[in-house]
Amino acid sequence: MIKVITYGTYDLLHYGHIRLLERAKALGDYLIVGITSDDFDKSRGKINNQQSLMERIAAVRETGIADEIIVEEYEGQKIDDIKRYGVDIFTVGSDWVGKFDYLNEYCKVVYLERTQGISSSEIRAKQRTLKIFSDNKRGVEKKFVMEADFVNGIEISSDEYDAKYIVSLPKCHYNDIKNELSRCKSVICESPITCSANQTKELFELAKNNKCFLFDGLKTAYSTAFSRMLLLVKSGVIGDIVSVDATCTSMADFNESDDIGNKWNSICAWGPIALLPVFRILGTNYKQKRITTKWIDKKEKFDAFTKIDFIYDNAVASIKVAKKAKSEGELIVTGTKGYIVVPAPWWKTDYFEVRYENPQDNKRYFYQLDGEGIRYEIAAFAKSISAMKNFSNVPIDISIAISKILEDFYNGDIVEIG
Ligand code: C2G
Repeated sequence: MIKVITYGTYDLLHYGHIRLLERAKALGDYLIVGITSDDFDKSRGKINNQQSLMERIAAVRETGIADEIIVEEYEGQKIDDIKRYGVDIFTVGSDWVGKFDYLNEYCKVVYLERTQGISSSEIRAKQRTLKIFSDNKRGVEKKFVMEADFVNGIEISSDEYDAKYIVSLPKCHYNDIKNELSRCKSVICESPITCSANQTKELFELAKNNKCFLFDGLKTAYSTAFSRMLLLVKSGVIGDIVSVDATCTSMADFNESDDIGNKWNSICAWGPIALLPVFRILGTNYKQKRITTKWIDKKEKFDAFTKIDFIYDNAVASIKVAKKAKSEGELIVTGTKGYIVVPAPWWKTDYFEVRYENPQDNKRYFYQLDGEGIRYEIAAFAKSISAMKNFSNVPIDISIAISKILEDFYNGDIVEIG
């Protein structure tokens, strides 16, 4: 029996894929098809899959061509599979000519002519193009516009649009977001959504009632390393969590004479990001909190440095944020069996360590992160709108809890230093 193996993403299965599978099967008697996992695709830059791994597997299975379906999850797996399954022939489309010649050491390599005129990305692009408004004036917007280029079916527009990217000052967010949601335009807004828990709650209700989406723009929530770290914490690898400590600082590029009222202060610029791991790991039902702030300009409520301490039933947490102070931008999760270190800049990291008393037990994790996570956030936003299903990685209760912290900060529920 001649065993053939081929691999692919097989997103939005089309006749180009099917022709490949048919010709692959014809090369032998038994065809194994390796479907790439979502993580593996993300790590190799394919972030636009519309279908989940299970949907892609089901579609290939329904063709009845594959005798066996496996999942491709890591670089180099092909060699393992060829040995494990006793494969005689590896085949793939001619768009990969030369890329897999190294497999000749293990089996015969055959490149089959790619079917012209059809591809998953063309199908995606033909689906409704999502026009996102951005007037691309500020630095952070330039990054957003650049990152949007990596997402199929997205067009940045400065006139008519379907959805809006909002990066105005936090004090303007409520009206800016409400204005869009009221016209059934979805919004992705740089966090915080607003500086009031009730206003944020109201806006998510409005989005739901108007059948559109409100995304809390926290790019860290879309980093694979951050998501995997959360899963490890939840799975108990470091025992019960007793403390979460997050630090985010940057030296702001302005001086006191600037119009400070038109700048994002420390608590708004960094608070939402620093609060994300605290609320994702320990929840939003803290028993006590204390906000300690050092002002640059008290009248404008511009903080140079803010520390927030939380007390929960069985744990504590702290965040330190600053735009006019420097510290080590790391995230430490302390557990009863060990701890997790996400090194600086943890909010855009692709790497973390799980550490124990015996260093020999330590484990290190790496997950490719392209573009700080913004392209994955935009892809989730676009997918939500096209599928009319929410793919946001930021739970609404966390957005509301972040707004509550800001509300207390602006209401003066703080301890001042200096
Ligand atoms: N294909 C084809 N004709 C097309 C489109 C795709 O012959 N018009 C072939 C590709 O060459 C590939 C298979 O169909 O052999 C699946 O294509 P994709 O789903 O785009 O996945 P791709 O990432 O190209 O798969 O590591 C190998 C890769 O995973 C190959």
